[in-house]
Amino acid sequence: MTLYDQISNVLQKGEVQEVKSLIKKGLDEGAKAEEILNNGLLKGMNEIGEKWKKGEIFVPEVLIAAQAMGGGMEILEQILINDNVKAKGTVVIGTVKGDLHDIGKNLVAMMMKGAGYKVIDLGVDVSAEQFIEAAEKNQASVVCMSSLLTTTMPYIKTVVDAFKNKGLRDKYIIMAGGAPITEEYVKEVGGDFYSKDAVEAADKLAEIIK
Ligand code: B1M
Repeated sequence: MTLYDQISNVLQKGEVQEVKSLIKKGLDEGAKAEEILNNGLLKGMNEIGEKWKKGEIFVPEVLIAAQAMGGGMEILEQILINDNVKAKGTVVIGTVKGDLHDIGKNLVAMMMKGAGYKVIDLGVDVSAEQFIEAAEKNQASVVCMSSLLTTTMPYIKTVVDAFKNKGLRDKYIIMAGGAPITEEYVKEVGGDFYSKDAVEAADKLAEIIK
């Protein structure tokens, strides 16, 4: 088994320390950070996504794998920046104003990171102004909103309208999701894409920004 396969395997088991020590071993042996990222960490997260789609694993397994991914990235991130390896694109994500649910949003953020995108996570209770400011400041191309409450889902429209009012709507792809949200709703309020879960959100992103 190659070192990359070993990294992919321990990532899927959520073994953070093992992921870190295998990455260090790889770097010591001369492997490039980008190769470790693509062939080890991202491969592992991709397999996690496939297993989730098939119903072979559930939220806790995805969360521990994503934590291991985060542990690995702590080592690789600065090297990748120094090597000038660019993220595929930048996404700003948050749970909309009035809503404090963040488990699903965190999963979406993790899967998007796992797919190679830079993700700016604004947390929960995020206002339209905060979405706009972060999107502009970070030169993002995608804005993702999560809403879990029927009382906060109309805020997705508030955010879309705020982008429109600032003349910025066409600059960004707007995605949304969360338990009460539907494809029809996202279209109705002027967004671009809906995803039912974190894997679909990352897959959709990969289709939009290659
Ligand atoms: Co809340 N809560 N909650 N809650 N809570 C729900 C959502 C609820 C359905 C429970 C119920 O009554 N059956 C209900 C909403 C009812 C409604 O609006 N129709 C509800 C309520 C009412 C409330 C309070 C109002 C309760 C109260 O205080 N009276 C309150 C509101 C607080 C607030 O936000 N202002 C409240 C509070 C809380 C806790 C703080 C206790 C806790 C949140 C902890 C946290 O997130 N850190 C909590 C929880 C845990 C839940 C349930 C049980 C679980 C939500 C969850 O994490 N699911 C939930 C009931 C349920 O859903 N079964 C419930 C797991 C998660 C992985 O799934 O979030 O759906 P989900 O995310 C998925 C997809 O939706 C999608 O991908 C994710 C991963 O696959 N997705 C996106 C999500 N965001 C996306 C964004 C995208 C794409 C896909 O962008 C592109």
